[in-house]
Amino acid sequence: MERTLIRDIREKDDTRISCSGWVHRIRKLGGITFLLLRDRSGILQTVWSEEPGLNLESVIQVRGRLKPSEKAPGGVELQVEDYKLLAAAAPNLPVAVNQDPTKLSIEALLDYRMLSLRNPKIRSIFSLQSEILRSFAEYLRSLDFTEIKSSKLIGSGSEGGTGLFEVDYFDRKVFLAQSPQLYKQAMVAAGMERVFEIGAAYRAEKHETPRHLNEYVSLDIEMGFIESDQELMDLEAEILNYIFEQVRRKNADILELWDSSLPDPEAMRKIPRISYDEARDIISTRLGRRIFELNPEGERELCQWAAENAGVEAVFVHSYPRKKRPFYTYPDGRHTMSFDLLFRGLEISSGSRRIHDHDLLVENIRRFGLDPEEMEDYLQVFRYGCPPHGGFAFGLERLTQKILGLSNIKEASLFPRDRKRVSP
Ligand code: AMO
Repeated sequence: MERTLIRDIREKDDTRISCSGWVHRIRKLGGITFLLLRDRSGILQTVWSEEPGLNLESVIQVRGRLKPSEKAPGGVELQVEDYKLLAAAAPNLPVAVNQDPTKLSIEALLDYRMLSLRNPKIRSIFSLQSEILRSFAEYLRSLDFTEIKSSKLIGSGSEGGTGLFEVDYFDRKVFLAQSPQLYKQAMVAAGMERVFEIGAAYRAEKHETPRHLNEYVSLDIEMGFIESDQELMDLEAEILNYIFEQVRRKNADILELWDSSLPDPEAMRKIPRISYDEARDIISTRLGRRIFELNPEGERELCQWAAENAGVEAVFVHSYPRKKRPFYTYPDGRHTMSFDLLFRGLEISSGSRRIHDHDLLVENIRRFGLDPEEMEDYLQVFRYGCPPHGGFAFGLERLTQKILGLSNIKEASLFPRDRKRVSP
């Protein structure tokens, strides 16, 4: 008999079906056993006249007849006629799979990741993440962007010389890529003009915060023939609008499960754009003391300001000072054509117009204390004609974290890497 997915059960009465999945919960009432069966699509109540003696999380196939039931999820239950044990689970799960995961500590969630990921609420984070990835790529393809995959092993830093993980590469040292920055620029100059990449990025940063990972997924965009970073902010707002629209449409159940909501349709078009200096003034006024850096407290304050003044919990901060941005950023006097997007109190993306003039780039590389000779391959991109261009990158986990209101970014990473954790 063919397998029926739980979400595809249409009939309520007397139809014989077969379902397969995991033993989610068992409850005994009088002589009857109620067993909740979980598959990728949902949960079905199954009713057993004889106790099957199964451990939670065992994998089974059951056959039986559907009966309407007011108390069962979906208003239907399966009266089991026979079953097959496909894989027995050991008793005594180290973490409960069938309970509210918000009651578990982040350590328990991560130490027993192979089991905590079975929890439907936790798994739903990654279903929603999958939708972010799909809609991001879909939207960019519709605008004639080409998807690229660049190497994650690099000879010199893509964001400057710090925060690099060293790797033994035969008889020499190389590094894990901090971003695909230099390669995405190279592909614009190679004539693709518009590229995007979804890939892992590595940061050997020692801090342990709810917003940092040592390995994250970067959603990168780069495009040629732009004149200012304003065009990039326009594109970024449209991308987010599309992602939010798709997530709202496809993952309404997940948003409800996490008690979260997305900004109104079109809200991304109303995001205020303020300069770095204006941002510092606004934060200083609101906090009643002069601030000199945009720290996490300031970022939260700024999003609050945007919510009150523009009705959207997001703000673009542009015109960062030169020393605060990487060597490839296009200068604009003492400032740069660069920007960050803060959303719900957190920087979720960063971008800029890039320097496309060879000599200016060499000068800026030196200004940052880096050696142009070590970047000879990269400099070829500009020596032989590169159009004006720019781009930006989102952190996938940060975006997921802010959509669902997760308190720690690690919850938005399948197998997070931090200073202490490289397993599972
Ligand atoms: P930046 O270094 O600001 O810019 O990174 C871009 C975005 O990536 C995410 N991110 C992180 N997420 C989790 N943990 C981290 N340690 C981490 N570091 C960065 C953030 C951040 O906004 N090449 C430029 C982008 C560009 O200009 O195109 C870059 O990498 O969401």
